[in-house]
Amino acid sequence: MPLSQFGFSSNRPVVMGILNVTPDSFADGGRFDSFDAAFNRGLTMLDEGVDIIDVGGESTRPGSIGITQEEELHRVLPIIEALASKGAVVSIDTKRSITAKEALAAGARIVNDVSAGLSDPKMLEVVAEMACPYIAMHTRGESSDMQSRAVYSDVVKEVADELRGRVAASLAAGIAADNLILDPGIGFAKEADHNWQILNHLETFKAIGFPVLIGASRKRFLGNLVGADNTDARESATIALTALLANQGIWGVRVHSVKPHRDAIAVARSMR
Ligand code: PMM
Repeated sequence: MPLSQFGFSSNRPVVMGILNVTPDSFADGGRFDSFDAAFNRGLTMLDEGVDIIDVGGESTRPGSIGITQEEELHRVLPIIEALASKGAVVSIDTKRSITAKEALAAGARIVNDVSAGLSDPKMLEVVAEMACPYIAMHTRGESSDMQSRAVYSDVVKEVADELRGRVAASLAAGIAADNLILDPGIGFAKEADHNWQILNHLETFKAIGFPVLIGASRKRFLGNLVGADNTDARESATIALTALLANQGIWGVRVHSVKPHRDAIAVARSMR
């Protein structure tokens, strides 16, 4: 289904709730690694007004090591099926075309790829075939080596140029322009200063001509900023950021908690 037919509100950014079905997720302490816990978390997100539930089975945190294809499918498919049957719009957070395809067959409707098609040469083709929305996120290298590649002379220009390259590859593979969403990849092959520069120049990314998604939730640069580096501190910093992003014309935010971010967006939109 094309993005335009999902019925997302055009009056506020879409809230994409993170559901990492991984034992080692850094931001939720891996609490949602069992089916029941993940399913219940998904239902709570739905109650709280989430627009999209982003299900991921493989940690992409800096330095993390990948899991097998089989393990990824084993983690994500049951939860996708269960949440889709409850009416959730589910996105699959994966770099693998096989996982994307199986997840879509299980009821997911959007593909979220932190490598924008660079990890798996078949990804763009599969997404084109499935004719679903595709989130293409900027990174460099793999999770294991990306921080060593966080070297830029002009991060805003270089990330935008590299995203433009991924747009060209996506369109060439047959993905419809109105199914593309771009994400500058906060924290992926970026140091704190790079993240802030990107967040300060969202116009440059919007000007590429596609909806822009921002995933800053509970990332390390926020914890470092507010001093106390724990989940609560990172969460309050993320809520503040969401409020600041809500009036910047971005398409969506990818966040761990739903209600606080829906509330922050409501406040910011009313102030406007
Ligand atoms: N960040 C993570 C995972 N997937 N997807 C998109 N589109 N954008 C992001 O910023 C992003 C992502 C890593 O964070 P997590 O481990 O908290 O999910």
